[in-house]
Amino acid sequence: MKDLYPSRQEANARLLPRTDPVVHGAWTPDAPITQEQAAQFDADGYLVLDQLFGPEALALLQAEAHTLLNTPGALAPETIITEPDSRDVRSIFQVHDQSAVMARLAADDRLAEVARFLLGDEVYIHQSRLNYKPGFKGKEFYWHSDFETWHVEDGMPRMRALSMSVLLAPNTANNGPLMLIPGSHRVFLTCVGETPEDHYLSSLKKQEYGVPDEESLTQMVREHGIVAPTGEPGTVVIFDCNTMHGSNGNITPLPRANAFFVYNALSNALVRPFGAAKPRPPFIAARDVRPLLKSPGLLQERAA
Ligand code: 6CS
Ligand code: FE
Repeated sequence: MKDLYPSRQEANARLLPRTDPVVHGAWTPDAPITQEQAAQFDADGYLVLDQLFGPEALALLQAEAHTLLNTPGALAPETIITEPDSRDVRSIFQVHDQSAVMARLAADDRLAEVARFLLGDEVYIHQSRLNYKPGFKGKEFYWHSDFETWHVEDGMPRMRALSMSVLLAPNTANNGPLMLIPGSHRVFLTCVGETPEDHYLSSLKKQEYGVPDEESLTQMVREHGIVAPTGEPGTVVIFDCNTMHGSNGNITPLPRANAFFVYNALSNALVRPFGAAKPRPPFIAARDVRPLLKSPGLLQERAA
């Protein structure tokens, strides 16, 4: 398969054109978001759905995030990632396969229908994780394009995927909120350097390869600025697979917990990695591609 987005192959970074649409679906009045929201996502590469989930669903999610964090013995050990210099949990991966509540959240129409519309296809979960960013010790996530990693290390062919971050705690200006460069999704910034063997063992703690160069980042920020969507728990931040993003550390006492789901179009299922010797393990990059089935909303689980 032709590599439309070659990265980590040259000594200098390059800006390549994005050859994929951003919004793959054609908007109609039945779409799950407004035409203005679809246009904003297309132009900026992100969209904020304010307090999509109410207090009852939120209580369920926050309780589940607490349970998962406090019963590590019930989780697959490789899915628990600690902070680089402490035993504090940084992330728990593959939560949609390890928690019925998180599986329901991922399939909830308020998220999955938006993903189906924006990606113009049936979808499946490429990756999910709970990021805890604990108070005082939550370290930064350096700038990166998720797609650059998913293309080079996982074999994701095209830009037809997106992330949804469900805020489980107040994301304020102070506790290390997600920062995005609006409009950066429209170009593919190649990275220099190669991909170390089993890179994920270090990159999920602190990513040092597949990170953009400072000169290109400076130019991007000069052109587009930086936004840091804040919000109350229950708010959802949706961002395109290629939107440049990162987050600062959290030295406040306030944890910044989010649940992340990466929706990939069924037609964009992973192939052989474009720049790594072997694929990353399934807990980070799903390969058993099963379309996400419509399922009753998060709360209906309690009724069941
Ligand atoms: O490598 C990955 O797939 C993960 N790393 C980051 C920093 N964002 C995307 C994804 O969760
Ligand atoms: Fe990321």
